Amino acid sequence: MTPQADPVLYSFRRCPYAMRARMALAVSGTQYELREVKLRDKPAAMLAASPKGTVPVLVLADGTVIDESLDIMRWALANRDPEGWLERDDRALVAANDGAFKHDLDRYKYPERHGSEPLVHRERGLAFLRQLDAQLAGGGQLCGEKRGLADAAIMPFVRQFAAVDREWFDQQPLAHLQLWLANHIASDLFDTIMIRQAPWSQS
Ligand SMILES: N[C@@H](CCC(=O)N[C@@H](CS)C(=O)NCC(=O)O)C(=O)O
Repeated sequence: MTPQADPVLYSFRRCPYAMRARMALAVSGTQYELREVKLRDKPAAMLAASPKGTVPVLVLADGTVIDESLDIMRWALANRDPEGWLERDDRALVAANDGAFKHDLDRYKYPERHGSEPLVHRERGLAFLRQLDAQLAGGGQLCGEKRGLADAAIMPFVRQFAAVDREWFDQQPLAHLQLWLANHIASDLFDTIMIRQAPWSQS
């Protein structure tokens, strides 16, 4: 029998959606071929698999395409979930992250792109951060004491929000959130998925 080829992940290192997918793939121990993509010059093979043109895209050995980050997380964890991440999901919170919070993050971070008033969006984003902080006060992670799907799905977006004005973020009374973010960023898992790789090109 010929061995099954590894799935291929089209990814962009700094994309928060791709980060959450890489975290779930890594924690589940899934072997995959990482293809770093230039967003301005997406490979034809990626667009052929998923014409909507967003990363991450996972292409399985049988040709199945999974092109939504949360679906990639759930696929990987359904195969193998050594830390029990699927038990620590919070669909409403993740939806709020991907919806209103992401909307405010973009308009806070890139006001010139959106013609937006950044501080209005920083304030709205702060309301979500307060909600996360209150939830983290319980056990240190979003669904209790151990990291899970909700933490990995949301953390990359909070990281981006915090980095827009680090001094401001550090001054907010969000001690649980600040500690949570610092620990996730310092984790071996995050280190592993943030390894730099040259962009992939079809040869
Ligand atoms: N709903 C998608 C969103 C993915 C997404 O928007 N990724 C961004 C990068 S962070 C992207 O590929 N944008 C297309 C582009 O910039 O051309 C998912 O969860 O996978």
